[in-house]
Amino acid sequence: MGSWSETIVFLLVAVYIVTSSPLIKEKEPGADWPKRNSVKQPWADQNTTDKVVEATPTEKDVIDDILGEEVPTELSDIILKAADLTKNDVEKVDYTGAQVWKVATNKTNIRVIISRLHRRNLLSTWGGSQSSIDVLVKPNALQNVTRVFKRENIYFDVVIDDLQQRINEENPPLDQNELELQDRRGHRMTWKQYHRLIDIHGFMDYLAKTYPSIVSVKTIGKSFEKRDLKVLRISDGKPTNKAVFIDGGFHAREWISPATVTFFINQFAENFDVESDDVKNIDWYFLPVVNPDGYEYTHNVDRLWRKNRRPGIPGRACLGTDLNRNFGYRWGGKGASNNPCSEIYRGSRAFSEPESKALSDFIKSSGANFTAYLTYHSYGQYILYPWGYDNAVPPDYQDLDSVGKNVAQTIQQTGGSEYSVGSSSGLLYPAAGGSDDWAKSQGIKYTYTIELSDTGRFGFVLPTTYIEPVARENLAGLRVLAKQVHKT
Ligand code: 0X9
Ligand code: ZN
Repeated sequence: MGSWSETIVFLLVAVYIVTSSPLIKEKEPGADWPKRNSVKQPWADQNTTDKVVEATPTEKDVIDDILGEEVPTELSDIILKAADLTKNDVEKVDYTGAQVWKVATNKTNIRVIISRLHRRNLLSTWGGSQSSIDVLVKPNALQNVTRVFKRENIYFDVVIDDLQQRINEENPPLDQNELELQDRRGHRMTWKQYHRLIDIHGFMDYLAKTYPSIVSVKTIGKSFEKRDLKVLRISDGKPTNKAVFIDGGFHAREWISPATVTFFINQFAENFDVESDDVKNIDWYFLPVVNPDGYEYTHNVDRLWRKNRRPGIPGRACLGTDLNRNFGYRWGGKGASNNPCSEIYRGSRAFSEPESKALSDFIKSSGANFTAYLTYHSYGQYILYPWGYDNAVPPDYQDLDSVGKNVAQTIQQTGGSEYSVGSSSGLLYPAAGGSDDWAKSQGIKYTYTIELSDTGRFGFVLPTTYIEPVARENLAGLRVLAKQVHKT
């Protein structure tokens, strides 16, 4: 072989090795613990091969369409430049100068205008209520979106004026005391920081090893990028026990969710002997990170990623399926998109994704007597019951409503946060393919989606000081649910 072809073969092999190695080397928990504090700080150097590519509008009439009239070429050029967010580099997504606005939706056409701006990639939607919607406005689009809103007399408040700054401040390193404690504990999980997947999984394995008579861990499947989907069970093994399934981390960027679910796990596992009978008479199943690939991606590359990381159509730039649109009850209905570039992409068919498939297969086949299914999301402070697919409620919705209201009341009495209770479609918006609807369709009576804090001040980027208060008040709410399950 000539030296050129040898060099090319060598380069191809080297590129293959580099690009096929996982972003994070995960070790078997318990064996050789990696150096402490694996929480990657937002400002840490990134080394990743992922690309961030967004669709780019190219036509002047796109802008005319948004503004509903012919606009001068000069202005449309500015807007097109703002929308040209294509990034071929491998850096962490930078939100410097991006803002989050709370937009009043008191007029009928506002949601239409927002969705047009969204389609043109000038903003994206975060959360909202019946009276307002939170939008992320990209820095180069600020002027033009302001112009559109002013022209249309749309009222808005700037809630976050530099999103990257909030991201940088969200998850600071642990102090020296905490680091020392971490070293002594046998696991690295705390509720003072948002932890990487390896810490969460290490914590689960630690509990199984430490309390083998009540705690066990099972890998129920693998994510698309081959990360474990780990379920932790807490049970005293009584055959009469009812069962409750709790998950978190469906949506990658909703970091408060895995933090809260692991807080519950810690409380029940570490204090099982002194727990209430309600808690002890239930078999608890926890899957704290349904979407581990997305979760790691939010730590490594894009803090605001929502979906999983499975490629859509081969060769196309957009990837990721919204796992909460991929479940098989009324799949593909309202509020779910067939466009792989959409944040609410439903996937190619029901249960097309390994994560949703593994979760549903486990619930169907575990043999546990599931009486409640709780799925923790953020944000907005809502306790939502089915149906989500459309404006309808199940026959026993009054039971769901009254238990939900008791949970909300206890949360408020414990920590002060106000949660609104109602059906998903009625209180938020219709969205088909959610795990809650599917769980209800399987006959699990007390099925809820709980949207944790806050109501929009920080949104997804909730500072770590909120973890303990949010988790604590929700633990009190969970106890109310446990009492109900026990009675049922
Ligand atoms: O849209 C969702 O998937 C959930 N909200 S979030 O902001 N966390 O994304 C709400 C899901 C409610 N349930 C159904 N629509 N089935
Ligand atoms: Zn969510």
